[in-house]
Amino acid sequence: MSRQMIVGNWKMNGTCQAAQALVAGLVGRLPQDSAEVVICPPFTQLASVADQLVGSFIGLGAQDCHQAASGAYTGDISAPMLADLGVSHVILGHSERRQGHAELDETVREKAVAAIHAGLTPIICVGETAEQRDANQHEDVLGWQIEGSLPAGFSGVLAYEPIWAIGAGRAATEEQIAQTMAFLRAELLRQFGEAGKAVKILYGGSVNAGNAPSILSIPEVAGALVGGASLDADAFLSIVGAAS
Ligand code: G2H
Repeated sequence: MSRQMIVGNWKMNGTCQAAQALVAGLVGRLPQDSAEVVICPPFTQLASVADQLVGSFIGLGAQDCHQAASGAYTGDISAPMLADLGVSHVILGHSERRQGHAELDETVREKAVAAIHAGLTPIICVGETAEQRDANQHEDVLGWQIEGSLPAGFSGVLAYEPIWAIGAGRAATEEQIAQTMAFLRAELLRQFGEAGKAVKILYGGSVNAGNAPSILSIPEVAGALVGGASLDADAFLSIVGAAS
């Protein structure tokens, strides 16, 4: 099995100075054989963090990109602009963007195509609401999100983030994660055939240093997308240390 992947999603937090301090607490403390690590600061911190990461084992990701390469899109950032800064990954379709910016599956898919075209690896997020899980609709919802959000032949990273577990301080149970991971893999194979085998599936939603060892040992979990706990260097390094 390939190395697990730990992605830090810093969301809308920090200044450039705070980012420098956080990265300083990570760089040099990762063993060469650690899990694959990617940190995703806000756009404003990407350039300075990119400079700081030169020569380290830590990859750099962004939290979104526009679907067009350039043009009259005030306030947006394109995938080629991210690649130009040394960014290698981009989170797409996070529920905070689907809900807060009315992003549809189709938009997420267009963004993924643009990211791949620019040489970036998309990390596409899917996840159900509490109401959908309670109504036992989560598999339908996840299947539709995969069908609508992932481009044909997708071989990037899929992050399963149940919306009800995000920032909640309580992750999904191991049983829920294991069952949903198995469903997602089966759905990828059903929709994409052999290509579906190449997709890494991460879990995200209240991952912390305490629950990371059990979550990361669940079969099919190829890593974690970490929000709040990625803002603390020691907590994030503990999560990385729990990965194989
Ligand atoms: C889910 C996750 C990172 P947190 O959004 O994407 O955040 O770990 O704070 O729940």
